[in-house]
Amino acid sequence: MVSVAFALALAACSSGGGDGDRFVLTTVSADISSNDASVSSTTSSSGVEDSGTEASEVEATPDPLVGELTITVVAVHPHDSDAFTQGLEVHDGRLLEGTGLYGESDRRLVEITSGAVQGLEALNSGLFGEGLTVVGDEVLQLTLKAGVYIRADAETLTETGRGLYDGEGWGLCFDGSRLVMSDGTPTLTFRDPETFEGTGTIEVTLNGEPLANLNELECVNGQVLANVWLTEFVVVIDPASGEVVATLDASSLRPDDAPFDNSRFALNGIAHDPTTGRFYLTGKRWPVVYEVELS
Ligand SMILES: [Ca+2]
Repeated sequence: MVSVAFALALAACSSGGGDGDRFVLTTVSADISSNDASVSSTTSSSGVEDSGTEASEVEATPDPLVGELTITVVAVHPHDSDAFTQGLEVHDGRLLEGTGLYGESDRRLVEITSGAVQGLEALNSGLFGEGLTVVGDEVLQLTLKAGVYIRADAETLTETGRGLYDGEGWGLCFDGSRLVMSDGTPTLTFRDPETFEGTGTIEVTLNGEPLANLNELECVNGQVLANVWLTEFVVVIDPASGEVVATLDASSLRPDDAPFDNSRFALNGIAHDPTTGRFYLTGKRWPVVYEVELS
């Protein structure tokens, strides 16, 4: 066990001078088990296409998320409480989920309303699954320490190839043209989805200070949402500047037996459905997935 003084209590307070919100971060102590200290992510190809099929109906671009966000729970769906969620994304009306831990990692397609697992491919026991996302008809899935990413068919989940990268893999999302990847540091790396080569990086800051432990990601309408590992907060990042422009306190969603400050039950998993604008939020081994609206 490793004792880590970390985590956050993020509060947004208005800086009255008209120059926007300032987010205040305080530390809280948390005990974590280092071996499953992983986290990760996924994402959805949000922001890419309009759902409408009629040319006459043009969807307005959603407003960016800013400030202190409010959650409205629309529905609560079952979730496999054995799933050590590392990545979550909406894919063709289902949830694509990646799970972690050695010997327990997989990628799966889940019916949203029932939580039924409708397809599953396990990783070999030497790989600790992390974030995943869909690009076209392919899933890309990270691993924590092996430096290996897996390509798989998005319908069958069957592996179609592998590649290598440097460093750890935590979260992954696709913004419609590039991959965004987290690695446990404050740095997000942009990658070419075809080659997986890095095309740039940005340091994420909260009030001008680097913000580490960025975990599962979701690319949404030009912004990047990130779970912050071992906290009950999701941050919204401007990927051009790296600045946190909004925060979401998800503490109201925490199951009684799933403390945020425990790596085994950490809040982790953000999926956006561009057809409804809603989000799905869950955590590692949580018994439920929340369908929510953010404002
Ligand atoms: Ca995601």
